[in-house]
Amino acid sequence: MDLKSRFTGCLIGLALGDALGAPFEGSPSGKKSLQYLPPVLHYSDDTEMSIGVTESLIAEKGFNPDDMAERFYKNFNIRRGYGAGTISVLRLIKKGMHWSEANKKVFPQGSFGNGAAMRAAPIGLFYFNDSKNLKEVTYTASSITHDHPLAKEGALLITTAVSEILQGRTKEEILESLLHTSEIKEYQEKLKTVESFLQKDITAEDVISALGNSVLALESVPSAIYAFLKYGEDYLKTVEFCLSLGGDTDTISAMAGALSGAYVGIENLPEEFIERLEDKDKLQGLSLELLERVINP
Ligand code: R7I
Ligand code: MG
Repeated sequence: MDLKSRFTGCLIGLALGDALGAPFEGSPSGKKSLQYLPPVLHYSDDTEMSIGVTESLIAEKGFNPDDMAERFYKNFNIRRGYGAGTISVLRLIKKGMHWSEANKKVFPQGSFGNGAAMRAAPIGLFYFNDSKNLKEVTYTASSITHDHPLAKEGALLITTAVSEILQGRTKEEILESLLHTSEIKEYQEKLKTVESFLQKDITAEDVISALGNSVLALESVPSAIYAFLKYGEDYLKTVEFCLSLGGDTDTISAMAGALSGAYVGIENLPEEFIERLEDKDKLQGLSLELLERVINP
């Protein structure tokens, strides 16, 4: 599969997962119907911040945390449903405080919400062939708003998965690589649970109680990874499973949707929903510009 298809599939897959999940955020577990969604599918903070990440990598021809931080607050639209901590951190940065200080003002050890992991996929795209920079850039880009090791590690699992997918790895190889990525015990244990779940018949309830469905990175990234590894070759099935978890549906399906989208490519995403996705042309354009920067640095 060509890189164009994977880059576009990843970013559109993220935004569509976010937009399909947003109406069900905070819902209880159980199957959701996609029949009665509004004509235009609006995305939330997950996609707005991923746009900031992508625009910054393009404009700066690589990673510049100060530029990325500035884009985060310039793009910021309160109606997109940002986490409370992130809203405060972005306001402090806008007022002139450096991000490396602002990121510890709300939670003294930095936030361990999933707000860094939800926007990390474009970093995985940009550095897919550059494992030396992938980790460091993922950590620092996360730190801008989420300085806690659990938030940064969640983001690293997403960028690692994206880079593995872009290199054409199988799902088995991707899981193997993820099992070796994290040095944090809590993530290692959850990924081992993911591995064992893939061998059995597992319900949404099992996933919720063992892996989680909350706004915390540790309680959402492993669930998104499970959804991708279980259903990833079918984008809509992946997203529908994430929605069935309830809780932080938009972010879990944004993360799993980015992975599935990169895995199957844009041609295999559901056209009837993409047509209704807000800013689909802008997102497609950004993914192609990002690829251009990777090919012609
Ligand atoms: O992580 P964040 O940007 O939120 C992302 C989620 C996604 O679902 C978005 O779509 C949006 O809906 O929200 O926002 P943060 O405020 O940094 O973290 C989310 C929440 O996690 C916080 O509001 C806290 O409730 C909790 N949290 C913490 N609680 C105690 N101590 C995060 N870090 C801490 C902490 O250090
Ligand atoms: Mg959201």
